[in-house]
Amino acid sequence: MPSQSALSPAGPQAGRIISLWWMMFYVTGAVFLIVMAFLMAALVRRRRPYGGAAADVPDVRPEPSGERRMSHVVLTGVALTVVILFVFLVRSYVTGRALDSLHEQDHLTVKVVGHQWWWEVSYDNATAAYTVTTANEIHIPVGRPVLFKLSSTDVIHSFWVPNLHGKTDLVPGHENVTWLKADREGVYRGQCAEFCGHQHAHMAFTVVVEPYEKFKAWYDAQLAAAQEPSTESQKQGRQVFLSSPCVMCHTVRGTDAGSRVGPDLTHVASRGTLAAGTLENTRGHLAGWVVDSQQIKPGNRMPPNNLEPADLQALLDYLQSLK
Ligand code: HEC
Ligand SMILES: [Cu+2]
Repeated sequence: MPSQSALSPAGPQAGRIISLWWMMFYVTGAVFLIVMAFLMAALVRRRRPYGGAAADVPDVRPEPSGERRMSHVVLTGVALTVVILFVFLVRSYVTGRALDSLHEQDHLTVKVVGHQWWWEVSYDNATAAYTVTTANEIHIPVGRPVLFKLSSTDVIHSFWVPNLHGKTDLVPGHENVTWLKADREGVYRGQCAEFCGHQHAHMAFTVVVEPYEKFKAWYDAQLAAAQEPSTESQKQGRQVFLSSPCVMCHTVRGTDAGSRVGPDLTHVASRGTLAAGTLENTRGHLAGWVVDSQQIKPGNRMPPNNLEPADLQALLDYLQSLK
């Protein structure tokens, strides 16, 4: 189960955010308790009885000495509030600066494009042939800064991996950048954090933080063209794929399918989930998704596919071979 919690930071950015958050939590929590204690004290203290004739109404004006004491209390309260807010201000400014300080030379650049309702992910490389394109699953090496370039093709989305950093919006026609670094290996769940339509809640992704060698092996595998079918059924499945509407929306590198309306499927079988974290990547889920994804994620941009059972099984064999 991937972790998705801002309370369990796995990198310096998230670590700074959470320490700021805890400080604010303790200070404001203490202020709240103190205010409540004063309120309670005021409620249970000597109460003068109401009612009776007008002449019996007690004179509630404070005596001069009491009034002086009261203004001291109020002044102290105001001064304390100002000091606390000022400390918060300084501390959050320092945190903001620190969050922005990861501009190291030796970094990885990952482009993320938000779509309703999935994430297109590509790894920048000076040589175009070394650019990897995938979807919904981002691998990064542990301990290395990563620059994320974020944009969107449709509406505003927000990129959020609570264990690693705060949120950054993906805005159509504008590139936002954010840096992050993970110090702890693991699998972290990210989630779109800006309401972006019907299936916003099903717009998740996975960040896999692994040692450099493992990352490199993953990267090289993703770089390769799709695996050639090795069984008759897989061959038939590829035929089904290439003669179905699939090719109008999907890419499988090494075949004629080169559209980018939906996720790149060249290595779809290597991913842990389908449809932006909605389903575990199993044969049954894959079948359900391909036949009628609208049942699973109503309103998503992939139409249902009416396939003969034999064709469907062959197609599944093929898709599952795309490691
Ligand atoms: C009109 C465009 C379109 C067509 C046609 C189409 N798809 Fe899709 N497909 C999409 C979109 C868009 C998504 C992403 C949906 C989401 O997660 O919201 C998707 C997602 C998928 C996924 C999940 C990928 C992942 O990593 O999450 C698979 C697998 C898939 N499609 C297979 C197929 C197959 C097989 C066909 C043909 C039988 C097909 N698609 C036809 C647009 C299309
Ligand atoms: Cu979104």
